[in-house]
Amino acid sequence: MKKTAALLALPLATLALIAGCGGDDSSSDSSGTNGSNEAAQPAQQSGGATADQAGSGGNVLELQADPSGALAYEETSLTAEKPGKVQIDFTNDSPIGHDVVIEKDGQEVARSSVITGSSEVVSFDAKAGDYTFYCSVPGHREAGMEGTLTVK
Ligand SMILES: [Cu+2]
Repeated sequence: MKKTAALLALPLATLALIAGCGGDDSSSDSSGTNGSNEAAQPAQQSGGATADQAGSGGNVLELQADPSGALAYEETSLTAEKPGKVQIDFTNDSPIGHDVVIEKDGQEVARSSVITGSSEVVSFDAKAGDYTFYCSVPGHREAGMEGTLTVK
């Protein structure tokens, strides 16, 4: 009886394999449908990742000039959490005009206007590494209006 069962099982297994192979054709149709569904979901996820990059997540930095009028920034060290778009919200509430210029390896990559009693947003596409920022109003950088921006 066991032999008979084994003999029966083999053809059944073969049938199952054949059915499985035959099933591949029809299941490839359905998996194609599934595949397009799966493709749509990552597209939505990457859309969310793009929103994160544009949004927040440690790449929006605050930089303020000394509000009392000293030739100084309140921050001399800024850190962005990742490469990509870096946004600097630069504020100068003092009566002395200041700007902020961002350089990498001596090359200017971004610059604000010279502003007084207002704020301005400066953004640029950053790579990992160290950037320098400073005020380009004559004498201000020499007086100490400079700092380092690190992009992780
Ligand atoms: Cu200045």
